Amino acid sequence: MAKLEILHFPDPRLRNRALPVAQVDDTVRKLVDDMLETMYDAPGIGLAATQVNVALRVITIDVSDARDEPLVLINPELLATDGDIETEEGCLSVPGVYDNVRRASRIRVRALGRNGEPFEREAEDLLAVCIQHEMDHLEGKLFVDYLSQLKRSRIQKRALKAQRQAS
Ligand code: GNR
Ligand code: NI
Repeated sequence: MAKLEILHFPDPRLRNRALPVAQVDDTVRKLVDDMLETMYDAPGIGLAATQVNVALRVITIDVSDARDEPLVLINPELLATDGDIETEEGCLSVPGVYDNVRRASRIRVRALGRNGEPFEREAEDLLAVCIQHEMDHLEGKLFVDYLSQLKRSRIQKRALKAQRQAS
C-alpha cells in the first residue's frame, strides 16, 4: 500500500469530472487500498479518487469510531433521497475550513464493491452526508461551493496565500 498526495483547493484538477470504472481489476483494487491508507492516515472519514488526482468514480469511506468499517463505492448512483440534515462539514482538500451544509438525511445508493460486486444500501445521518460529499467530488464539486460567494472567495484567498508561503 502507498499513501497518496491529496490535492488542495483551488487546484483546478479538483474540478474534473471522474469517469466510470470499466472493470474492477487489480489496478482499481490497488487504488482502493492506497485510498484507504491515505484516508486513515489523514485522518478523514471519506476520500474520493478525484482528491488524489485519479479521475475515476471510486470512493472510500469509514465513519465508524473504531475505524474498522471500510466502505468502498465504485460507480455509485444515488437511487433515492429523503429528509434533510445540516452538518458542519470539512474536507481534506480544503484544510482548516469547516462550515454548515444542508443535504439529504437518508439516501439509497447503488455501487460496486472492492471486488466488483454490485450492492445497494441505505444510509442516514453522517454516512449519508459523507456519501453525498464524496459523490460531489466525483462531479468536481466541493462543499465550499454551497457557501456564499463571499465566504468562498475568502477561503480561496487564504488557501492561495498559504500555498505561496509553503512553497
Ligand atoms: O474527513 C472528512 N470529514 C467530513 C466531515 C463532515 C462531512 C464530510 C466529511 S468528508 C471529510 C473527508 C473528505 O474530504 N472527503 O472528501
Ligand atoms: Ni472532501
